[in-house]
Amino acid sequence: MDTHDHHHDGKRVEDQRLITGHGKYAADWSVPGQLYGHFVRADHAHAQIVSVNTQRALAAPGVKGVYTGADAVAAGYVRAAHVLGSAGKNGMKARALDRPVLAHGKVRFAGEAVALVVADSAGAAADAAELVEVDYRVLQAIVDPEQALAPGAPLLDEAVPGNLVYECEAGNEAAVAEAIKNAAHVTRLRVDCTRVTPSPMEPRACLVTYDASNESYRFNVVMQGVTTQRKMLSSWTGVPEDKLIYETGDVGGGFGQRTPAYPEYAALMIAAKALGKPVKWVSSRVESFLTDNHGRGNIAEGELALDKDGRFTAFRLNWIADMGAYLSPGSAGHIRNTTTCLTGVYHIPAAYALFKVPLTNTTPMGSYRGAGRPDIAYVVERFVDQAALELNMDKADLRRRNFIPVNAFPYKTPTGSTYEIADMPGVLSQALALADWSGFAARRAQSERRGKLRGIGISTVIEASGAGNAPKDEVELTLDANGTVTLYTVSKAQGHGHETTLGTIVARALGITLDRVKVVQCAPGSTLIGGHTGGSRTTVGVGSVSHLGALKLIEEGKALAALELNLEPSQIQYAKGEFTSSESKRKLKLADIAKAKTKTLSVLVGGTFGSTYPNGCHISEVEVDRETGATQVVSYCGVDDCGEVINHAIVEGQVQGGVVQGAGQVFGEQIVYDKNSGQPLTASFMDYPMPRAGLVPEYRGEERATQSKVSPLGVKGVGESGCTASIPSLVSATLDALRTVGVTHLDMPLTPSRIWGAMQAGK
Ligand code: MCN
Repeated sequence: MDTHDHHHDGKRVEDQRLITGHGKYAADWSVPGQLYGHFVRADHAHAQIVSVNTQRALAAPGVKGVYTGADAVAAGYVRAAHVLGSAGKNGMKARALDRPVLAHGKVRFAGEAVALVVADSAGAAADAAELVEVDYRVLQAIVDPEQALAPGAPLLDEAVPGNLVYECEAGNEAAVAEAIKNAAHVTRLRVDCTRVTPSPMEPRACLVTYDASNESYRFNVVMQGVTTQRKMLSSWTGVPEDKLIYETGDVGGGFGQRTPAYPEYAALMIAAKALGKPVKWVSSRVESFLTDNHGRGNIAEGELALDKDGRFTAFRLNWIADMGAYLSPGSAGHIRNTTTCLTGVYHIPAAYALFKVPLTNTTPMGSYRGAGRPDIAYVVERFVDQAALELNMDKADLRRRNFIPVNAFPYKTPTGSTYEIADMPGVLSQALALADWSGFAARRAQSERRGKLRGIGISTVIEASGAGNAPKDEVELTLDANGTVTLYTVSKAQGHGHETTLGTIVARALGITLDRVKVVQCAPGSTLIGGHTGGSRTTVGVGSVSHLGALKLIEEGKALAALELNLEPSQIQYAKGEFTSSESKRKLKLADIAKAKTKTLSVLVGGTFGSTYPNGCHISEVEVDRETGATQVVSYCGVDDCGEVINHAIVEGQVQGGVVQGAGQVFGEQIVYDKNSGQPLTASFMDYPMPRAGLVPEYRGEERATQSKVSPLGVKGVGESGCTASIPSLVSATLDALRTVGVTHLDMPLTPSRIWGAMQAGK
């Protein structure tokens, strides 16, 4: 492409600002006269609130107000949005509980907000919070999702029998039963996809300013795009969306966790309105662990049936998706995205899954990088590995034998998705070569000599990207008199480099340099339609519409140039920022067009693009120390198909970041609750190990694009691919090493103690 801006490929325009400390994050917003909020949080996982006494706190120095569940109920801020909208098994509707934004009557997880203390300094608010007296009648807590579903389990709510808030199914149960009956081999497995917490670097923060003159609220808050959060907050509070104005700067990581409206934001609204003063709250890291939505937390058990030639004939799963104490708005992904890719990259004629969604006395569950995609990929890939082990087949061969053939696309899955295009045999071959798959035996022997068990792991995965809940994506493009093009979006980067990639898309379409394009995300009061940044949808959705917007800008420009030159628009050509015509000697630059218009030229464009399916193969090698069970990733490579790539360095960074995030879950991260009290035992980085840069040394990635027709740019998403592929690949590698000492299955996290224990048992 001759207009391709090579100079900027790789360099992110936002980095100078971000790495020199000039980013403006949620906690950096302040306004004169603001007050500070501090939340009193439940110190029991399950308890009746007998009384809340705020008298002493109210009398404390600097305190301006104390708000409780009674205030939340009085405001009517009680019904959180959730998106488990479709009918479940036998027409079951999700049983949504009321969730007053400050707990009322009962607390259902440790850390739930019970009261909000507002004072003239953060310290005064924190001190006074100690004086709020809450009298609890402690109830038996239930934190294990399987136990929550067992008969006689303590109930979180009388309105939810058996703690079962939702149940749904997908696929054809009878066809699966029939195929399993006739199978030559059936692999049975139970796989645990552990509960983890996304842990973005920037903790939550929110400053709310109430404007009594028009009854509107202004938010400086951490978010992943304005539309989703605004809509959720509106449905929670009943305040119309156009009265909720968002203004934010940079976001220090989101990973799904920063998408929804949280109850704290609505509680701050109550205080800001009552006191007539802006109120600011900045979360501590402990509050993050306790109250930011967790991710994953799925248990799958089932069967994979094969015929005598090693071809998959059926797949059945019983899936338990722990939702925590309340159905949070991000909860649907755990079922929707799982169903979408239930059969992975394989042609499996019959498939069926039954999803049970229990409530437990734990932090509510939400979307975490992949939101069900890594979970189902991990489960499917564990089954395939296990089948290969049981049938003594090469893991790569078994996969190749069962891939959906390239000529079968678009491919309709047994659960009703239509995969657009993938070339799994090609992706696999490229990855096997990159990883030197056939040279593994020699490397294993070498490790053996150093006293290490070495294993090789593989994953071949697919996931949906694009689509989303919004009916379409809209952007606005303006052209001003100095020739600068500004792109307005309602999506929001959290570190993705959208200023670079969306800017590049516009710059390429216009044939101008990137420095002439400005990207403005979530301008205050924006009424553009669109989704938030999530589901790896921004490039497919917002990117595609930005491209169309630039083309429309050219068309409008041609019309204006024609007027200026006294010609017909059809007589005008456009290239590289200039309008020309064979009928005229005059050349008009973009800036001239804006000047001719005497005001800014602006176009609004919308488009709907649907889902497209990134896919890939990741091959890793892991060494296990025989004496200690300690693991080391010694090789990691991946081949990914995300369609056309806008920025190669950003795509590599996205995959690499996802890979390491997946590795964190594989080797250490896990949220653990005390089974009896329901108290979280992992509420700080002292007991919750974040992955370090050295966990996955030297990631080697290659691209292999198949063209998506869903988007005019031919792009597929990539933001979640690394997570989806790395979890199954790294578990596969570790179990391959452990297989040599008699261990056939182990659930995450694959910590040294767990591995050592399994090795002892395997002996
Ligand atoms: N890209 C590209 N060419 C493609 C596809 C993507 O150049 N063919 C670029 C994009 O333009 C964008 C980045 O790669 O700069 C990711 O694009 P995309 O796959 O469209 O995903 P989104 O931008 O919608 O990001 C969402 C995705 C999700 S769902 C999570 S969770 C996640 C992730 O991205 N959270 C992140 N990556 C993250 N990266 C950072 N730094 N921080 C997070 O919180």
